[in-house]
This record gives sequence, structure tokens and C-alpha cells, in this order.
Amino acid sequence: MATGYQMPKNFLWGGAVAAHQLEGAWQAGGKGVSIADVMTAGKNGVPRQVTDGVVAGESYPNHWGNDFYHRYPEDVQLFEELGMKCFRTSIAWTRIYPNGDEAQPNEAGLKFYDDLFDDLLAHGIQPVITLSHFEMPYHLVKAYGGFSNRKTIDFFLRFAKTVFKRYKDKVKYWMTFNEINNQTAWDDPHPLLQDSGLQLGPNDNWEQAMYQAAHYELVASALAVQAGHAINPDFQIGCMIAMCPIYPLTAKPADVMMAERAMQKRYWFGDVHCWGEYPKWLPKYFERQGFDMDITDEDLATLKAGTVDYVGFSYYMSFVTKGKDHDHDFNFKEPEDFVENPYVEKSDWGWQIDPTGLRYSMNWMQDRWHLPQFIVENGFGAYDQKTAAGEVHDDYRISYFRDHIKAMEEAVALDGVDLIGYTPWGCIDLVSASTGEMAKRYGFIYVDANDDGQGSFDRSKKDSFDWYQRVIASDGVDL
Ligand code: P53
Repeated sequence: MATGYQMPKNFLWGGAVAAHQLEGAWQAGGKGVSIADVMTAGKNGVPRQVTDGVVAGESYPNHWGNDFYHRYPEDVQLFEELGMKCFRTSIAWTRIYPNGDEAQPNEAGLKFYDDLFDDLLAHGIQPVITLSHFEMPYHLVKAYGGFSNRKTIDFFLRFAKTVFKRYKDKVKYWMTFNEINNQTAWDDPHPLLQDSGLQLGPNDNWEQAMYQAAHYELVASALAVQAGHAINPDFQIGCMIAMCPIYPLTAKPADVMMAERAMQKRYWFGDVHCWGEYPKWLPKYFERQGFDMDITDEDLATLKAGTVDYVGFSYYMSFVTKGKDHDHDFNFKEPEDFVENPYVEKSDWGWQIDPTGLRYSMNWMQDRWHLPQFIVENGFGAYDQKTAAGEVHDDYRISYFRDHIKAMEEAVALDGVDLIGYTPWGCIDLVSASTGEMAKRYGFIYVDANDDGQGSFDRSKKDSFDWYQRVIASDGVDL
């Protein structure tokens, strides 16, 4: 037990998930195939494969998730017992527009979220909603090239307006694109598909394609912000940034400059979302690389008019980089320019554990973007063991949360960071986005299912459940 700083009474303590990682029921109620539905199961260190459509005989963990679609009433009761004030999830685009390019939405999909949101609200829990969380309709990838195509802006906007109108009295906090900046690692097909629906070939310029798709997404986000505010002026619409600060390995000036460029390359997405304009270095970089970008004056005006209300972000880990001698371009490239941090420990999946990095990040973002923040993901993926008595003693998870919540509270109480709330990732066990495993567990609530989708899917409380319940009940004092 440790003592933390008291958070305000209206602070949004909660939990976070994404539709495709827990709902399952991949074809229920007329749902279409999403990009998550064509991703096979991977393992720790073994990447997931993307198949050409759903192929018989392959294993697709998102098809069953943790069966939330059928079991959510029980889960919502557990969330209430935990004391959660809010629940962050996403709306599966393919439940609303199964192929993405229909003129009319699918009523059965809309009804599912009406029922879910009503149930949450009846239990005193407000939904916090991500519009696009790694689950674009697969048809938009195949027929239009995802966000490589300007047309996809219109498809996204149609989806956004449909759900803004439908849920305008049930949802206040929204986010446009989940972890839009994961695609900084532009030569990895995984984030390119998840963020932007890109499937590129050997003759494409992958880096340019990433910047172009990200530009269209930022325009789509800015249009959605404007549309949302017109539908309900009380909406708070944020961006969602994967925040992993990048430190210089040493005080060597080249290391420091490389880390600065690394931060610019990973966080310019946030500059555009928050400032409504591109940072100065980036057009220069496009010029040097010879990228001929489709960025119109109208786009620039749209970006300026559609800045976000708050910064939603995930925080799991920090990174480290170092400079190259005699390289004045400082052309940081992720992940090959990352080096090990000798000062921190790692999870079993190699994620570096750094609570101080959370406080550092919150200060950095406050100084740079001057907006309220919302920690919409933070957590510890681990192999949990169930005892013979059916208990899970996840003291390692409690210890991760204790240190990170303490750092968060210091950023608020000592540094004055303006923070709306905190929603730990995977408050109930679900399918991992990067590996497709169930075994990489994050939850306070255990789900009895393995990587192959076998098990009773019964829910039970881990030790961390009682611990987080006390944290919320004490407004963050009892850590
Ligand atoms: P998993 C990479 C780095 C940081 C966060 O991740 C990331 C990723 C991509 O996997 O993703 C976010 O399940 C994401 C969630 C995801 C969660 O972090 O790979 O928003 O969808 O599940 C944890 O362990």
C-alpha cells in the first residue's frame, strides 16, 4: 500500500477495450468483415498473418474475442462493482456499414450499441467512444485501397455522422483514430493496415504512402470534429496518440538531436490534430525526400477548423535512440534506430516499464499542445496463472499500475497537468492487437479462454480487481 494524491471527484476512472478485440460475434446482426477479421493468431514473437479474405481452416481470434457481444450484461455489472465511472470502447465500423460504402446504415448494428450504451448508463457508467480502432471494413481496403484513397474520407465521415447523430444524447467523449501514429513504423505492414487500411506492394513507396494516408485521416478527423460539434456542441472530440517518449541514450549532442527528430517523427500527428497545422520541419522533409504530396489549400483550411478538444493517449512504455556520427539529416527510422534502455525492466513481450516516462510525457504534451489530456490506455500484458482455487494473484500487474498511477497523480497534483480521466487497457481480458493471443492478459477480470478460443469464457476477479476498486473508491489515495 502506498499513498497517492487525491484526484477530483469528477475524475473519470474507468477501463478501456476495443470492439474487435472482445465482441466476437463477427457475423452477428449483419456485421461485415473488418481488417481484424482477416488477421490470424500469432504468438509472442510470431507475427500475425493477414489472409486474402477469411480462409477456411485458419484461426482468427477476433472472430470470438471474449464473447462480450453475448455476455456484456454480466461484464457491465462487474464494471459497476469495480466503481468504473466510464468505459472506453469503439464502435465496430462493420456493424454499422458492413462494407463501408453503403448509402444506408445497418439498423441491427446501431441497435446493439444503443442497448450497450443504455445498459452502461443505467449502471452509472458513461461510454467513451473511439470511432476507428484498427477495424476498417475489409472491403474498403480491397476496393479502394483504404486511406490511400481520398474517397475513404467520405466513407469515414458518413460513418462518424451516423453514430454522432444516433448516440448524441448517450455519448459525450469521442476519439477519431486510435493510435494514428503507430504507422510511424512505416515498413511494418501491420500498423499500416491497422491504422490506414494500406496493403502495399514491393513497387510502392511505403514511407510516402504512410504520410499520404495519414494526411487523409487527419483531414477526415478534422471534418468529423466539425460535424460532431454541429450535431452536439457539448461533444468533446479528441485524437488518440500512442505515446512512447523517445529518450537520447546519452548527453552526446548527436544523441539528443536524434531523439528530438524521433519525437518529431512520432508526434507530428498530434501537432496537426491540436494546432491544425503541419510542424515546420515536415514540409522540408517531404521536399528533401522528393515526396509529391496531395495536400490542398482546402485541406489545410479544414485542418485549422477541426482541431481536437483534448488529447487522448495510450501509455505503455518508453524508447531510446542514439545519433549516427556525421549524419546531419538525423533521419530517424523506427524501429531500427531504437536501442535498449539499460535502466528499465521489460515485460515478457519486451515492453520497457517506465512509470516516470508517463509523467514526462504528460508534461511534454501539456507544454506542447496546451489541451486537456485523457489517458485512455495503460496496462501490463502478462501470463497469468490460475491457482487450483481459481484465483489469479497478479501482484506484478498491481505493482505496474501502482507506479504508473502514482506518476500520473504527480503530473496532476505537482505539475498541474489538466487530466480528464484514466482508463486502463483491457480491464477485462481480451485478444491482443499485436499478437492475437489471449494469453497476453491485461484484465482485472479474468476470462477463461485460451488462444484457440477454447474454454468456458466464464469471468472471475483477479487480485488486481480488489486493488483497483480501492483506488477508485479512495479517489486515487489508496494505492
Ligand atoms: P497488445 C503497439 C504499441 C503500443 C500500443 O497492445 C499498441 C500497439 C499495437 O499493438 O496498441 C494499443 O494488445 C492498442 C490496443 C492494444 C493495446 O495497445 O498488442 O490501442 O488495441 O490491444 C495493447 O498487447
